[in-house]
Amino acid sequence: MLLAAGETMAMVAPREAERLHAAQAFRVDSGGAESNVAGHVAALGHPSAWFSRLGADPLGDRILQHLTARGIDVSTVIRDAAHPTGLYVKDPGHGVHYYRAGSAASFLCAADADAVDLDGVQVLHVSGITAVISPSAAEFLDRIITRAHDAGVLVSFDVNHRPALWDAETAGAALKPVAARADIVFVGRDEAERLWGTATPAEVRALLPGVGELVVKDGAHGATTFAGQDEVFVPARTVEVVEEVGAGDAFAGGYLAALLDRAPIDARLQAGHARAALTLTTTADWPDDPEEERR
Ligand code: KDG
Repeated sequence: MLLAAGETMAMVAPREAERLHAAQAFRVDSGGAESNVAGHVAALGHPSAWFSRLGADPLGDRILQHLTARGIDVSTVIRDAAHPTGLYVKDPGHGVHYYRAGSAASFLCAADADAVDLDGVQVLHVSGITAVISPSAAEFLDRIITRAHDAGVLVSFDVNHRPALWDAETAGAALKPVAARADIVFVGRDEAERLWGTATPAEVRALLPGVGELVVKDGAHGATTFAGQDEVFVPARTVEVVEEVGAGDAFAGGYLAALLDRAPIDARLQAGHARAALTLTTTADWPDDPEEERR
């Protein structure tokens, strides 16, 4: 079983890949890097759960409905009547706008991590977004990683630098030690270059030598896993990209589902690319075609 923890917001996106100021039709979906991963893992047949805080508001209800429909166990999510569910709005091809300061999830704290039930959890998936949304959420991240280690649960960490939330220098300094504590790390090659000045996957490896399974993604080119002395590269699939947000989560979800299946590393990378390809062809963070989702 996989447990993912971190903020999920209501996500508003134009239905077609058009500019936000001009679009006429929108979708209101759920967007959260960690719950996206949980959803992909569930779609690929593994039990998965998501933990965070949501406002006790209709957008929070909507998110719970969406995530439940994706097969994710949301039974431990804390509803906060005093703070709203966060919101983000996509401007396809031009980034995202966040309305998340003071959101319910920014009140995640170390005590929440102490209360999380890790019984039966094989993989804990967290991301660098939690390190920046508030100081108490950063403490939550630190504590839940410690608890997972103590319980023998594998820690999966997606670096997920969000430039709209913090600059590369601050993020780089804060996220490297968190990554170094994880068992599995996902990072983009360009992201690592921005944060740490590394030009190649091998340089990223040199920076994080102790990570058991380091996955460096290089967009349309492919992805490389470093595990012990092994280095495995698998090229990405060729797809017509509509919008990229969410593809990294899909990749991590596919990869982790294959890891839970005990598939070898090249098959984990293949599964990551296959899931990412589905998400790249929609403006949402989630594949459009439910038939496709099952493949
Ligand atoms: O990876 C997709 C996420 O970026 C999106 O769902 C929203 O979690 C999100 C964030 O904080 O950017």
